[in-house]
Amino acid sequence: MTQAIKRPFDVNAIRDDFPILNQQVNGHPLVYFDNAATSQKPEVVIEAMNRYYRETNSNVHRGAHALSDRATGEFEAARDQVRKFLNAPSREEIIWVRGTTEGINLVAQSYGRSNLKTGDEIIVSQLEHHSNIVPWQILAQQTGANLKVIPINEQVELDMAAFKSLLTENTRIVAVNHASNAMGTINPIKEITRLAHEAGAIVVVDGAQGAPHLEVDVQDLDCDFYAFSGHKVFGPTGIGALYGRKELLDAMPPYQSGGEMIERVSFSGTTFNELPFKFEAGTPAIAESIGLGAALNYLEQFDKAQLKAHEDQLLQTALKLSADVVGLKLIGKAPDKVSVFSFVVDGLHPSDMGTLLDQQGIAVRTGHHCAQPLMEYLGIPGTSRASFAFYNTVDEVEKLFAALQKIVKLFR
Ligand code: 7TS
Repeated sequence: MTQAIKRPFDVNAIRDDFPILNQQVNGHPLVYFDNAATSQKPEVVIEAMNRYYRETNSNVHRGAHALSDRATGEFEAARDQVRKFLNAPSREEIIWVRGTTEGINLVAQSYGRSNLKTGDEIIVSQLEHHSNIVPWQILAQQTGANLKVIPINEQVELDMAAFKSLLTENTRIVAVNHASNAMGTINPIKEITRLAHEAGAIVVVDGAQGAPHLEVDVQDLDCDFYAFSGHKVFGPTGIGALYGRKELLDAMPPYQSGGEMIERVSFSGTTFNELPFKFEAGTPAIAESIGLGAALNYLEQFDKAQLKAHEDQLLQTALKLSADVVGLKLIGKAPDKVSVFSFVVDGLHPSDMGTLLDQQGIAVRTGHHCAQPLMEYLGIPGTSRASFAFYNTVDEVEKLFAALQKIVKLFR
């Protein structure tokens, strides 16, 4: 297959695509390092959504008129973009959801409730976001299944030997993230799916942090479900997608019910629409799906490996400069990470650190990052987290560390 020619990586040209980046915050040029929480949107995404509302707005799949046909076409073309982005075998396997959280809840409540029984086992890891813990806890309570947890090592990587010993003939579901939001650790999903499948379990991947940074190929990963959020891949909020293996989706009951997911309703019984519509009750997030399609189309111009190499350079710069900050401790030392720099500084609470950095125009996230079991395990209340995107620059990372040096001196 011939590769399309990719846009050369030029961080300054890329920054011009993101209008929000060009502003002052608290008297300083904005340095946006909260990309793991939500990333910024290129003009083409904003414009695609505006154009939809200006020119096309109409409900999908139902109107016998031109606008509705056009809206349906754009909406379904966005689904094709997602299929391509994940390299899923077919478009029927792409379900629109509000985001990663809803995708995981859909699997837990539809697949989980219809397949699990008392004594079955669900495995998650110590490294999960609450969105990949609580839906499984609730499912365990509903079905009588047991929840088991893969421990981590000192570098904050999954303990794969322990994972192997947790797998039993009762394991039904293994749910892990592709990359950790709190620490950046990239997890060995291919190895996890191989071992889980050998044990007869399915694998659900929380792709919230994998999709923005890593090549995602659900066929290569061989996972059974993969969920991600549009707003973390430079698209809008309120939209995301769930990939599911067709034979599993086919056998699963609907998650929610109502318009769109119905084939025929009568009071003697109702039949459901075919995939993927069986899982899409009610009017979907049409403008948002189109916005996400535009974001994935934008990303496609680039060689993802080049974006990752730039982000790695930002992380390496941070690691190097952090060695000179007195009292700074990096949390999470996995060699294989997405561009997340999580740290604590002696004598300074993370929330104070967040405020002090914000005063200098630098946006980071502080706290437990919705990973309280991980923080509890590490014995810390939280961290400060700078998470980089490909539009960030080495100069911005240097600004962060100049600010940190000032703050540390102030408190010494
Ligand atoms: N899983 C992971 C690994 C995440 O990082 C997040 C969001 C979610 C699930 C939930 O995604 P949602 O789009 O459904 O909300 N992570 C973060 C974060 O790190 N800071 O704010 C949100």
